[in-house]
Order: sequence, then C-alpha cells, then structure tokens
Amino acid sequence: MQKRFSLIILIVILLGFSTLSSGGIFDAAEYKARRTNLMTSIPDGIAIILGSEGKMQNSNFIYFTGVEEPNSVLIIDGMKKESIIFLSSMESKEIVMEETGIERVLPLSQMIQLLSSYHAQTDSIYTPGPKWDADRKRIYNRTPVKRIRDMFPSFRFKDLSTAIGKMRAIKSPAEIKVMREAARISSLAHIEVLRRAKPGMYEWELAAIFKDCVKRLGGQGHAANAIVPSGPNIYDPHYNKNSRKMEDGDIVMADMCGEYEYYDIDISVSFPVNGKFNARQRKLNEIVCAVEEAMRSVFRPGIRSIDVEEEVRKIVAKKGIDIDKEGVYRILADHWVGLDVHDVSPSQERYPRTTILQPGMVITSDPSIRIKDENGIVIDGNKIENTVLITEDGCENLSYLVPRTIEEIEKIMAEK
Ligand SMILES: [Mn+2]
Repeated sequence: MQKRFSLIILIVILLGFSTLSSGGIFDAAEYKARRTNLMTSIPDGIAIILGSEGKMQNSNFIYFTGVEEPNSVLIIDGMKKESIIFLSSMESKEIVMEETGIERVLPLSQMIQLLSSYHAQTDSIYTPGPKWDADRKRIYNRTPVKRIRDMFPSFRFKDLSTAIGKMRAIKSPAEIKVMREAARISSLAHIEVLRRAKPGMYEWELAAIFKDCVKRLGGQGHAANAIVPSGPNIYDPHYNKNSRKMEDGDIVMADMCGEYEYYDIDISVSFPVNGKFNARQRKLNEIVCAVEEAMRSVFRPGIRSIDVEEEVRKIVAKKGIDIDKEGVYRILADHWVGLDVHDVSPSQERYPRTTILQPGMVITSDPSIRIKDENGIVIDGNKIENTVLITEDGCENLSYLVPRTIEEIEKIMAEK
C-alpha cells in the first residue's frame, strides 16, 4: 500500500502541468449551455450578472462567461434567448465573442440605453443574491445596479440564487476535469507542507509553503483563509491568525484550500509537527480516519446528508468505535465545493442537511474530534477533510493523494 502510494505521488509530480492548458478554460459551447439553461428560469425577463471590480472575477460571472475583465456586465435575455456582455474596453471584443459564444458585445457606456429598451418589454429583472452571490452584501447598492434601480423604479428585482445554485451544484464533465486538477495541486501542496513542517516553525510558514506550492503548480493560491491551528489553537475551527510558533508534541490541524482556474478544493490534514504520532494522537487519527472512510462508503446519490450519520455509526461500531463516546462530530456532507469553497447550494441550505445528494455534486467529507480535559480546555484533536465527487453509484475522493494513515503521514514527514 505504501509503495503504491509513493509511486502515485511520483507519477503525479512527474506529470506536472501536462493535464490542462491555460486560457479559456471551457469551450464556448459550455458557457452557452449554462446561459441557455438559465434562460428557462427567466422566461419573462432578463438576468443581470455583475462582474467584479477587482482582480479576481466573481464566481457567477466566471461561471456564465469565463471572462476575467473587471467591471464587465452580463445580461441574459430570457425572452429573446440571447446574451449581451458589456465591457469597459472593446479591444477584446472579437476574442470574447469567440471564447464565450455571447451574441452581442457592447461598450459599458451603452448599458443604460439598452436597459431602457427592455423597460418597454418587461419589469422582471433577475439578479443573483442577495443570499449567495459573492458580492451579496453589496449587490443591491452597487453601481450599476443601484443606478438601474434609481433610473427604472418600476423594475422588480427577483432573486436568481436558487436557479443558479441548482446549476452550479451539479458539475459538468469539463468542470470535474478542472476540479481533479485543483485537487491534485491542493493535495501536493499539503504533502509539501508535511515534508517541511517541524517544531520551531510558525503556523503562517505552513500557509506560505502551501500557497507557494499551489502557485508553482499553476494554481491561484489559497481559495480561502488558511486555517493552521497548532497545539492550544485547535479548539477554534476558524482560527486563521496562524501566528503561533509550533512546539514539539503539538498536533497541527491544517485546513487549507487551493484554487485552480477559479475552482476550489477543501482539504484538512492533521499531523504531529515533530513527525511522530504519540499514543493519544495515534488513537484519534485512527478513529477519525475510520469515520471519514465510512462516510465516503455511505455517500451516494439519493441519500440525504443528515442520514449519513446513522449509517456511519453502524459501520464504525463494528470496528469498536462508539461515535458518541469518542466525541466525533460533523458526520455528514458538510458543504458543497466548486467555484467557492463554501459553494452555492441547490436548496438555499448553507449546509446540505436535507438536500438529496446527486451525481455531479462535490461536497466535503469532514469529521472532527476534540478532546477536552476536566476543565473543558481542548488538549488534543483531529480533523480529516476530503473533497469528494458524488458519482452514479457512490463517490470518488478527489483529494485521494493526501496521506491519511499514520504510516503514510510519518513516512512523508520523514522525507525532510
Ligand atoms: Mn470545509
């Protein structure tokens, strides 16, 4: 098993960047299919999707266009079944038409004029959010949406979150290919962290190693705040100060997500910073490993997230693990993953409690355990998080390269 694991790592490293090229990540046909699909939800009006103002494009805009240019605006016309993109510079007009299949490319200065022409046809204006859009807090107050609202007070703004959530939750074959690459890069970055971690380093150094490795392999860096708690910091699942000097004997619970072509992969690895599990750390790793494996054996189309726990409880009980006694928690499909680490959901649930899992969904398998002393202070813990794809008959672990067993982790950590 160990030999096979090392061989896989070696092959993956040698293959390097070869799996995907850069540039327009999907075919124009894929973007067009997404917009056409959305049109069925807006037969009586138009959708306005705003691009971001900054460097990284927002997720919905990238999903429907692949266009990175800041300050762009997309209109999807559900009545005429066509799309129009407004760009602040028309220099890339030809390329944008070719790469996106968008029917009309216009300068941003013409947007209000075009909206005036819609004014006679409909009062239904659909926008993503306010619940799930990356810019959800600002979307209704931002120009040009604010300008549009002020200029056309009779427009009724309707929420597209559920329609977009349903689409984005089911990944296409092309998206799955990109997510496999995001997973490969993120997994290798976690392996590099394991190789280089040692007592005396600061938590932030591990975050820096991860980011550097993701970028070196063609990714965009951290997809979310790096959470690298060590020793006493592990009580806080959102700890991202990463300012502590790690000491001999500490467990580190590194929760870091890599991004590649805007797609994210969420992975957590728990390891002893000195490279050797002590007796208690061994026990916790074995328990969480068994629970996480059981979760993946249960994930399948048709099951609800909240029903996973009961089945897992029975599976691990056969191995002598009592989930309640050991204090294991988060035994469910924790959240969706895609263009956002905590991705949009098909049901408006932030966490997929009652949503039925379907092929093409990408979710996390993320059980944790924390041990408290008699005063309630956390003294040890473990957390394993994989990003998995729901398949026709079960699931596939996209982050399979990450070492999980004690033997695998100690071996990698010995390769200084
Ligand atoms: Mn997560």
